[in-house]
Amino acid sequence: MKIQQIFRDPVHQELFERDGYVVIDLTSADTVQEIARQFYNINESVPSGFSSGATIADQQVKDKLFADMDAALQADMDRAFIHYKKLGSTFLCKAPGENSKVNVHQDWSVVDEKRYASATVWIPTQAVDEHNGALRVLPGSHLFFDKYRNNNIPISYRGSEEMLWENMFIVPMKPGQAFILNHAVLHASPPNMTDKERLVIAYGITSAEAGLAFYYKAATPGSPVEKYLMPDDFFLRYHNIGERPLFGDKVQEFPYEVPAVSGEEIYRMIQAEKEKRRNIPYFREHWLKG
Ligand SMILES: O=C(O)CCC(=O)C(=O)O
Repeated sequence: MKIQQIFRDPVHQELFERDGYVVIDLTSADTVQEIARQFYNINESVPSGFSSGATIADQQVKDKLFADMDAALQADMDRAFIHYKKLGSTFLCKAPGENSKVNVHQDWSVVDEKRYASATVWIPTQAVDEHNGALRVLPGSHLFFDKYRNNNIPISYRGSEEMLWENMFIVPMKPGQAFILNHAVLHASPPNMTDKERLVIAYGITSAEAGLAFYYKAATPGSPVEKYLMPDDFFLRYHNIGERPLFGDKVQEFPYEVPAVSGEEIYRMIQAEKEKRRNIPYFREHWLKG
């Protein structure tokens, strides 16, 4: 079954469905640089390592940040997306230093991924590359596994993280561009080894009609997965990340096992994705060289 369209441009939709991500020209450098000022209004100093505004506990601060970002970007978002809804937005900051590396991961599963995509619209406020923390991505990997994803739910690719990192490639970007990544695609980012923080605006989006769910699992081994139906502002309100949500409608609880997929099998999947793109000049140049 095909997932619901969220991009206005059918070419963007096609690339997003094939690769699990697409990079588009979303807005102007001036717009994102203006929004970036807000970061310094709400942070007296730059938090160390990698930090997300999602963990801010003060709801008013988060709501205002989303409202301000959205006022600046609404027209650009509406030009790029169709039949969609926004799930909130915030800043992702990478302070200078080794400890700002983001390891290989997929984002939480929050919609029925057979019918809909949920995605992050990742908008750097400055040029990004391998030195200051651009994204690394594994094209096509959004279709590798079909398990629920959340903190504490075991990952299908455990033991293969290093191979996955090695097989990703980095995507340098200019301010005003947007990297729209399906929450299921494998991605990561290197540490920021420059002396200036890297600041990104991140929106959550999904299809207008998609219902949201959150699959919580306690850290205790053997604990069941608890399914919560969530309101559309769930990303904006959930701040005790990794802990049981304090809101939402718990509708199910069930035992859940995630078998590890072997390194050989994952290697085969990666090679198949590379093979599919062997004749595409962009991937030949950036991913398949060597
Ligand atoms: O901003 C980054 O460097 C990584 C962001 C990321 O991986 C995420 O939001 O899931």
